[in-house]
Amino acid sequence: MSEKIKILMLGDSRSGKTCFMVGMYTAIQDSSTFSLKATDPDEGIRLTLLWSAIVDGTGDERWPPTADQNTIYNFELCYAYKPLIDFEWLDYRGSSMLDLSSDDNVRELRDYAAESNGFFFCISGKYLKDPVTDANLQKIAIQSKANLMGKYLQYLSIDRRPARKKSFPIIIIVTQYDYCYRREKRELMEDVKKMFPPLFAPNSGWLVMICPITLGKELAQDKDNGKIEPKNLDVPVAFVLYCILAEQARSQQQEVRKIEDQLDILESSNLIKKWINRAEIRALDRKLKKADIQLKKTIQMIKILEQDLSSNLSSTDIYLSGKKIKIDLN
Ligand SMILES: Nc1nc2c(ncn2[C@@H]2O[C@H](COP(=O)(O)OP(=O)(O)OP(=O)(O)O)[C@@H](O)[C@H]2O)c(=O)[nH]1
Ligand SMILES: [Mg+2]
Repeated sequence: MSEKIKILMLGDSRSGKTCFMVGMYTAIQDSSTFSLKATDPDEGIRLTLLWSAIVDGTGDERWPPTADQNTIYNFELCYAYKPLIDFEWLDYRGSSMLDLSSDDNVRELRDYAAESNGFFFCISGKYLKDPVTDANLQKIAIQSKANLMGKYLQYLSIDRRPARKKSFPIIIIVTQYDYCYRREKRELMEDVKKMFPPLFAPNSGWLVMICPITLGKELAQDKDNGKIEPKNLDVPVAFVLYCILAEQARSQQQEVRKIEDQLDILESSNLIKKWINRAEIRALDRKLKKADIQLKKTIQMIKILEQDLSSNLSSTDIYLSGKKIKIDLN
């Protein structure tokens, strides 16, 4: 893969970002064909230890410490233990979203936002226990920092922004969804939409998935001893990688077509011209083969991700420019 995929995860302090990432690392590991590998083995061990503490621990010992700095994690998504896609992920120190813009942390975050291929916005379910109304919307948007997160999209570099036939994936992750078990899912999804109106504006081009996740349904009642039964932890990463690869496949397909057209023109000329251009024809032939191999590889990765996603999309909603859509997985 030519360029490393970058994912930026934003969310208030204590919204569950680190727990989600640690859980996802093991959740994907546990599924039958996929696994995640931390590029740095020590990092992998640290994540596994953090997860063991969450599963086996009790009380305060159980949970990872709050972040005192931004951390970039490097992962490889593997299929049958073979590396497929490299990606990195910025776990952002939630509390620094309110830092002054001159702060180094904020500058780092903006630079990362500019180069990102997908955003995760984490909103804790504890803010969505009750319906969002005109009267409480502002308060909830401020408390959950939803009002600040969307702003980072304006730093996205121009070539990454959505355009005609090009989308940019954003996953709004409702973390700690166990707080909302009593709520009707449809109503909850509508409430989440109210918190990010620009992402659902017509013709905006944003591709948005709303995905509820939890580490366990007992945790809302009992954080210290509640059972760990993770739900949906692998969906956000599978979806964002699927979208990025689908985009790559589209541009690789265009490249293949472009080379084919150039070859067609040269090969349909008369014999003398063909002879004169023989070196160029050979070079284009080689370029076409290379582009074709790359496209086939991308399509193969997409198919693998489809298998993982197809059984999990039912608990999520996906919107393009504010319209609910179904992703065609076949
Ligand atoms: N009810 C419930 N609580 C959770 C869940 N996941 C995490 N928590 C709790 O939320 C706390 C904060 O989670 P973290 O993952 O550390 O939060 P964070 O967003 O990384 O916070 P910062 O590092 O401060 O930005 C944990 O210590 C747990 O007590 C969940 O699925 N349900
Ligand atoms: Mg954290």
